[in-house]
Amino acid sequence: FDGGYQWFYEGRNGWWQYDERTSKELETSYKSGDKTCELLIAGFLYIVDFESMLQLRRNDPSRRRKIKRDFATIPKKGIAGLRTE
Ligand code: V3L
Repeated sequence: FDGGYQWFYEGRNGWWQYDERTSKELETSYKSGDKTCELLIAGFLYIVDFESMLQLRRNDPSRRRKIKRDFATIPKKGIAGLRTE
């Protein structure tokens, strides 16, 4: 992405980077000024709310995670559940 930004979701004690495909969807949606973006992740539909910066499972919104758009270089647990450090 321009400026070296990436998208992250909350893990237990750190941040996971979204996979490449989902990151691109988020970035496109965010840049076009959408309030929300719907994602299909491992067979589940999730809603990302750019106002609250939360990811919620569509059929169970109690399953929520913080998200952030931050520098690609921040410390992270890995990408989409695959550990890198
Ligand atoms: N991308 C990939 N997998 C996801 C995502 C996403 N955006 N959102 C949820 N899941 P929930 P630690 C995460 C997975 O929110 O040890 C991590 O990727 C989620 O995976 O209740 O807590 C790790 O694989 C979880 O397995 O709908 O940091 C794993 O948690 C499942 O969907 C453990 O990470 C249910 O999440």
